[in-house]
Amino acid sequence: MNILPGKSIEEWKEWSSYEDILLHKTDDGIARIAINRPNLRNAFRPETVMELIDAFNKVKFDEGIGVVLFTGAGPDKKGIYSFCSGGDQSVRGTSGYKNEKGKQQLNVLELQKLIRSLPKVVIALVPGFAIGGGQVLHLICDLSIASENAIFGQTGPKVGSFDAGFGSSYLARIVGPRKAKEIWFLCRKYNAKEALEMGLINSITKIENLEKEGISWAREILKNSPTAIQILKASFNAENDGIAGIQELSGYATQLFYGTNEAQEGKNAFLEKRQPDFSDYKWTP
Ligand code: S0N
Repeated sequence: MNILPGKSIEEWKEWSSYEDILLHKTDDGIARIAINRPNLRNAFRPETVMELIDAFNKVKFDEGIGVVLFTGAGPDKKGIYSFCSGGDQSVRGTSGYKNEKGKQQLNVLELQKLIRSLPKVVIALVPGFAIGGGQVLHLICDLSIASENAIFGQTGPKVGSFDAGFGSSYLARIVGPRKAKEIWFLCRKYNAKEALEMGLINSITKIENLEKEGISWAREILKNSPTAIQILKASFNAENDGIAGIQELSGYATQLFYGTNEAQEGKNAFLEKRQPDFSDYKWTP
């Protein structure tokens, strides 16, 4: 299905059907998740975020998927493309964003954590605006490829909101504290070239090539060792996330240890009601 300009690859298969998002996958390990509210610059409402959480969880538990392309569907009625323009201001209440039943939620933080600790590589494909909470969602992704027309920025201090979590602290790690303060305090907009210069994105391409470029990066990644990449992703998080980050990283160490004869000996001895014999295992340097 064509949601970005240029010729889409043929192999996209619909994985699940939603109201606000699109979820596709290929047979060779790539998923594509797209926010599909183009006439609102792909702003998210609580239902959008719940659907994104569902889609990222599907990806998480599918052992065949290694890379996710996260993007915004388009064009809108004027031919404009967007990644995401943040929270949908038309359903904003006094304690969050209202879902169709009127209940207020702030569930985008849960989505941010899910993307960050997803044991797959998440590549943001930015075909236009990445503003407000949309810019933060893009920031959370592991890699980011933008089209030449992409625009990045924060609006919080203008529209009466802020993201004082990953949206500011993690942004400061990526672009440096001074630039991060400029982005938030002045609420300017930055083009793709400026975003590349400040380290906010990895690469710029023509919009017609954006999806092709994302698929090419994904296929290059998929040739490499899944375990090595998963542990590296966790290690990048560990540096920033304190004990929660160390927990994530150490989960992989536990998983690898469970596969050893040494760890199996401990479990077998318990089940066989005997003392474990670890004498074959050395205190290696
Ligand atoms: C993206 C912008 C710059 C595009 O400008 P442009 O091209 O001039 O288009 P517009 O005419 O402005 O927009 C086209 C149509 O789309 C609607 N629209 C655009 N963005 C939104 C939006 N975010 N919400 C609702 N509608 C939107 C326009 O109204 C217009 O509609 P029509 O055609 O009917 O007139 C420009 O659109 C822009 O600046 N948008 C607003 C960006 C913004 O302020 N976003 C919100 C920022 N805040 C957040 O994202 C909250 C973050 C958050 O969720 C959070 C963070 C931490 C902790 C908790 C939370 C939480 O709240 O959960």
